[in-house]
Amino acid sequence: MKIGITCYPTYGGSGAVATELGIALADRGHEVHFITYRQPFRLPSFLPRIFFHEVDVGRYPLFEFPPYDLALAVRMHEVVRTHGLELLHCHYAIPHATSAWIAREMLRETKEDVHLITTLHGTDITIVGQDPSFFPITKFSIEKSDRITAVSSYLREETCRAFGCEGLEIDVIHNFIDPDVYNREKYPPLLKNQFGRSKPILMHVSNFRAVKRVRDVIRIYSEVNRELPSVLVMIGDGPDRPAAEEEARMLGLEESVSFLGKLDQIAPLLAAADLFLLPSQSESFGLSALEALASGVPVVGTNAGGLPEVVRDGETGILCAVGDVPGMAAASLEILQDPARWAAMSKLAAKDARARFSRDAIVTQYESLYRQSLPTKTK
Ligand code: GMT
Repeated sequence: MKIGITCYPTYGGSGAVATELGIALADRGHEVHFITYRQPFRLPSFLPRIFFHEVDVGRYPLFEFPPYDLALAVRMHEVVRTHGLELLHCHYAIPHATSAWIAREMLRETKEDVHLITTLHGTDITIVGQDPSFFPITKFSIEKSDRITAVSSYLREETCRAFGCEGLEIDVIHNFIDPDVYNREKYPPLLKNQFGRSKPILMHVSNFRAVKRVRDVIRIYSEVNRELPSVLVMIGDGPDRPAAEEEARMLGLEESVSFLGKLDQIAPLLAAADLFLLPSQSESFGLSALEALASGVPVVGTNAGGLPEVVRDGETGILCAVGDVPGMAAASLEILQDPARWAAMSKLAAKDARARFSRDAIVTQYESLYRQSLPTKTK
């Protein structure tokens, strides 16, 4: 198949999933064209059968807000025609699914066509899409897609609840990991040597947006560290990083909390971690939690959204209510202070992640969705 993929190229789960999917599809012999404004952060510079088409928005002085969605539609239209793409797979509804719909309308003017697949990832449904400025266009764009997928059952239900979308079929296709990459046994203990030595390493990875509650990460760690001397490694960057750094300073934790910034390859770092913290306000799936589990790292987090579909509460981690910092601190200590419990959780986490979310099985689900979509499209 010839497939176009549009995603946000920035540090985040939807871009990571879209890029890993494209790489896996190309590995299976498909031709994959990424169409976005920058090379996706997880895309290496060259891979066979993978092409990257940059969207140039232009910079006319009249535009305070350059119309990226229109430039994207034009680029999609052009790439579909030039390379004979059969489908466009948009990750994150806004504005990608809308741009894809415009591109398809333009193609229809010349009796051409393309199939539209939209994967809903999270805040495109739970936050941004429900903002009155975007609600009608989000609903419209979802309804105009030929096939829709959601990354968790929670997100499918939330989409139906918030947008109605009666009669629409939404397939749940979970996020996935490459079990060969997220493998604890595979990496030298570089991080342990630098930070942990004999102390446990707690870790958090995110884009540091408000929804991640990064201050809670620091507060949970502070309570843990008081009873069990340990270190906290914070990976990623975003608007709330200064708040997290300030919290660490206020609590006198500058020495034991390290902010490493955005890093592409986190598997070697996860392999040295003892516990992963994800106290999110909302999380449609929690790809970072899955990557931790696959690396044998138990997760302590919230029971928000789709996280309970990923973390088996009490077995591969412990989930508490949003904002329950004392609860999450107690849960962390419960796991870290009982070596036998930690070992059992770590082992089950890696096993369960492989059994339910391995790359090959999930990519096959996308491939068969594409195949089902192609011959029957009539919209
Ligand atoms: O929705 C976001 O805040 C960003 C989005 C992204 O692009 O990183 O994350 C969402 O998609 C991920 C991949 O499917 C999910 O694992 C995350 O849970 C989801 N984030 C939220 O729901 C907050």
